[in-house]
Amino acid sequence: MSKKACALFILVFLAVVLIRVYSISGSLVEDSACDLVDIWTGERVETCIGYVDVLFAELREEEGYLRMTINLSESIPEVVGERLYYYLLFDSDDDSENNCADVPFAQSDTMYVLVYDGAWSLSREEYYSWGWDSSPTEAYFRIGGGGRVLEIIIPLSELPSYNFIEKLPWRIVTEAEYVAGDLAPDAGMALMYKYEKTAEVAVRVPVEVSWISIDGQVYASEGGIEISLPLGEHVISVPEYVNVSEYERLVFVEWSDGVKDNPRKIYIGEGGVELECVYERYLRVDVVSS
Ligand SMILES: [Ca+2]
Ligand SMILES: [Ca+2]
Repeated sequence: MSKKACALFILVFLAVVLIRVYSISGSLVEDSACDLVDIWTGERVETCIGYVDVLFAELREEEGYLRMTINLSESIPEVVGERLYYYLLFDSDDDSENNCADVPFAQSDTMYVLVYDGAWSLSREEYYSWGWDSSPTEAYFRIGGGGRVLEIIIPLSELPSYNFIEKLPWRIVTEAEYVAGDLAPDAGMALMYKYEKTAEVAVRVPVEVSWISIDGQVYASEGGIEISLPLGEHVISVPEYVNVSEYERLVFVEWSDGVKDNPRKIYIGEGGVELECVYERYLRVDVVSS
């Protein structure tokens, strides 16, 4: 493969990877280490049991599934004396009317419970006016990362209101029975927005510059481009130089905000971004000696 073909292949590959990453929604909660509580009273406990101490939890939508990943501060031992509970709570219809009102399951109407009681099991419960009741589930779980990472994978078909809501409230509650547990987030519910927020991005370049690359995807340019991108960090690049003619060359100098890197990183917030690319024009001077 020629160098050019190889570079093009890498650009297309990166574009596909990035489009895939950005087209899927997700929600992340970081939680302090050793912040355990009595989950039934909310009172702080001094005991630190690493295998119920959540450090990081992420809910992510994948094709037809929700994937919950929970990182604990210590591995779950092979044999544990007490029963362990890892609850994933949802307000599945984003409607508070039908939610449980009691701590620690307040603000939820559906839960998946991973229990260790000598063996592991996963069950699903729904909240009714008379209380929690179990219902069948096709969800499954994995314990990886040497016992520090729990994954719960839930078919979206088990959340019938999912297609009609804009955001899904969720929370993790853990407990080593009668000893201590953790809440993530510490208060209230985390929100997973189903649609990524985007903002307008305008990049201006001299008309002679024919392309602009964003996150590896190459866009044809006629004086610039305007596109809509997901909020967050992106990488933009433009040609280092453009030969306008045999005698004239444009050479990249900097971006309008003073950044001289090319490629450069840029953070896109809700207000969007406008950027101009500054090039310098060089003329070839032929010195003819007589
Ligand atoms: Ca924690
Ligand atoms: Ca609800």
